[in-house]
Amino acid sequence: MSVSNFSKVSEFASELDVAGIRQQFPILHQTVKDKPLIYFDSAASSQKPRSVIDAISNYYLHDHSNVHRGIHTLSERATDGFEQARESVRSFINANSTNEVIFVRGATEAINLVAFSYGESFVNEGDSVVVTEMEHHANIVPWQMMCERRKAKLLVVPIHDDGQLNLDVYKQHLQRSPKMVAMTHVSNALGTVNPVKEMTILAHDAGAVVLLDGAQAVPHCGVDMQELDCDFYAFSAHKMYGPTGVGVLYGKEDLLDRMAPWQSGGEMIRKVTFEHTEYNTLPWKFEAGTPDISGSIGLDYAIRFMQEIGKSRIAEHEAALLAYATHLANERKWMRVIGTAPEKAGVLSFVLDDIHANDVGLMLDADGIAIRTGHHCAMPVMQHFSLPATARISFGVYNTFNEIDSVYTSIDKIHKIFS
Ligand code: C6P
Repeated sequence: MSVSNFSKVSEFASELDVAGIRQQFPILHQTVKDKPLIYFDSAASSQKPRSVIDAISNYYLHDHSNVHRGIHTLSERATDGFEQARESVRSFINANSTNEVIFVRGATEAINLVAFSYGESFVNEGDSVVVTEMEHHANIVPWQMMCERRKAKLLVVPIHDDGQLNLDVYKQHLQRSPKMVAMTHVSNALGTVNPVKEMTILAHDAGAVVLLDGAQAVPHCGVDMQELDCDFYAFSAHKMYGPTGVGVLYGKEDLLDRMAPWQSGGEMIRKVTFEHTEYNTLPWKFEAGTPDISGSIGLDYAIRFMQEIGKSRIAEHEAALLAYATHLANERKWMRVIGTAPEKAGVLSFVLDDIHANDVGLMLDADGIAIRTGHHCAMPVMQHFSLPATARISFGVYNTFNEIDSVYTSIDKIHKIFS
């Protein structure tokens, strides 16, 4: 959604029953430092609706046992809940089959799984892997380590100063026929929404496999694996109203089938002798050990929460919040927005003249306002802008326009004190 559509989207967003949505989030109804809590840190981790909290607690109150192991009733219930969650994810992201939905600890683990397993199986000396300058460390370091192990080369697509990718350099890198392109769908530090569908087509034409880091996309916009046609897609439940400790790796079945397991133990095997082990079929081949059963069930309920509101209505509401917050930032000459791409989602990063971002964060906390400050685990982005840190406001479906007014009242106060 482009920022210039501000008045149009804000009219639409007013139709969303944000007050009703907020009622579903018990944590939001508290004071911090004697002020009503304003939570603008959903990109780090979103808050959880009552339905998710209840689903996890009901599971432990009534249904808990281990999955795929017992023939008793509780084990069957736990297995049903866990596999139902997988089907929920499949339908939410429009994957072809539940075999393509691997439960992992989060986006970080999903990317590590691919970097290790795909890397060991398919990347050789002299090959290259493309990442971008705007990646979260979780989508840099696993590839760096894999390139070191496999003696491959890491190629980086730089960003322009508005936070868009330099697609000319991207195309040049593709001429080297890289084995893998790993890039973020939405930047956590800049908010840029990358043209990943078009970039995936180009990568495939060049013979590369594509991994998209969807950690900051799934909470804000609907994602469709058939439409994106990427080979792998990674995301975390805790940024999309679900619990911590669980996430998803989507992978195309034929690729996952050809990849070696990366962790081993129970659950990922079919038959073990001391001479030889036969691996389990997908998706369990990549799920060694007891999984996060309650977390997966919590994710199922987070998906139901998002579906009840509607993915497009969530996106429209957040686009309106972002447009409004950007409009107010642009009115302040002493405030600089970092990341001004035309297509953005979820976050507004900024710096104030002569004030360290951490001071901004501390002073906002004194007003009960939670934002994140620092490098946002995206140090190359900070290096690009020669900044030690930015302050970042990030949005969830429960945020309001009044909260944005309050944050700017506080920001104005901070500016006054420091100037
Ligand atoms: N970004 C932020 O405040 P995990 O920690 O595995 O759930 O997600 C890692 C991750 C991967 N990719 C992107 C684009 C991300 O934004 C994140 C997490 C948080 O921006 C915490 S550093």
